[in-house]
Amino acid sequence: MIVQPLTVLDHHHQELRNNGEDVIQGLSQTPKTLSPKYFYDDHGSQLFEKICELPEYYPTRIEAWILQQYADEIAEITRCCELIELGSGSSTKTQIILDAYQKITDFCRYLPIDVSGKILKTSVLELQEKYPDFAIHGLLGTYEQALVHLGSNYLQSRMLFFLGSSLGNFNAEGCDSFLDQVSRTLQPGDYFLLGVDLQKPKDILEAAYNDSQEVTADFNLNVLSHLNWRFQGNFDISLFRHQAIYNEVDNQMEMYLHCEKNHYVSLELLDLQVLFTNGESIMTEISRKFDLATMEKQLDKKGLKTLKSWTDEKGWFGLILCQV
Ligand code: AVI
Repeated sequence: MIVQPLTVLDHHHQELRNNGEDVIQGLSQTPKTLSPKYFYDDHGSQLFEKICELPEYYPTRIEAWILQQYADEIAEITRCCELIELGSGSSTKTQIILDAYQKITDFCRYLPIDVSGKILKTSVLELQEKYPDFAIHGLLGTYEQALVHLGSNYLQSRMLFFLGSSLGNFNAEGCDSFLDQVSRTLQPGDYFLLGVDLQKPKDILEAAYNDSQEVTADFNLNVLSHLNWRFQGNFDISLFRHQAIYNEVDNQMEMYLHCEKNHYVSLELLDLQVLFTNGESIMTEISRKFDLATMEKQLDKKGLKTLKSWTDEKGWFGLILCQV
């Protein structure tokens, strides 16, 4: 029997076609903004994998270290049969979790969810080969689509995990409604494992998002290339410059593309012409940095009770295991 590696969630492609609306809105307002989802076309997803290996970008390494220390304990506590990962990317860290479950069970289902089809398919095929006794199947779609899908396809007890501090890319309101949706989707007794980047000195944070090899700069600028191919645009990438700064009032990294010349850009498929002026910028991402105890309280308010949380020696990154 041939097992398909992926399910394309309903309306995924349609959503991507329609979502130009948010580009029109973001580029028509002052200051201009773009959704961070435009980082992740196939090239952007590859660049993000490179970011994860940069010496300055500590979150991936530290979270992997915490998982290495505690994945066995997590598997022992939860003993779940269905593991679901939101925003799985290449699923590299996930293997630490799958290895831990392999020690305690013969069968497990793993569902990685991502918006980037190429990286999702490659990682599912690799994992199917590596874990032949596990059922591994990718879901191609956004977090929202995936949570709706999961809500109506309940098979067995679940652990949903959301690693890499991707929660930090939502603003406070988006974070709140995302956690509401998670809590509504899970059933009583299910688990939620969350990785969050914690507050730390500005110089460490700014170095992590302005790396010396300029991979993060390429990642940020790739948003414009993505808009060019998706919406028949004519952004000239050489007229923009990457910058990431830490906003100490809101405890968040902010990524910008600064425009260095007055010019017009058109996005044909959106029927949009935008004036960019020298010195103005587009905000492409926020990456919020959390306080562990405050986050636990916020989760608790959503009905996600912390069973245990772990951190590294410096307290730079936190991993929280909650139960509904
Ligand atoms: C995916 N996300 C959690 C990353 C972050 O750190 O906010 C995206 C990123 N942006 C720049 N570097 C990495």
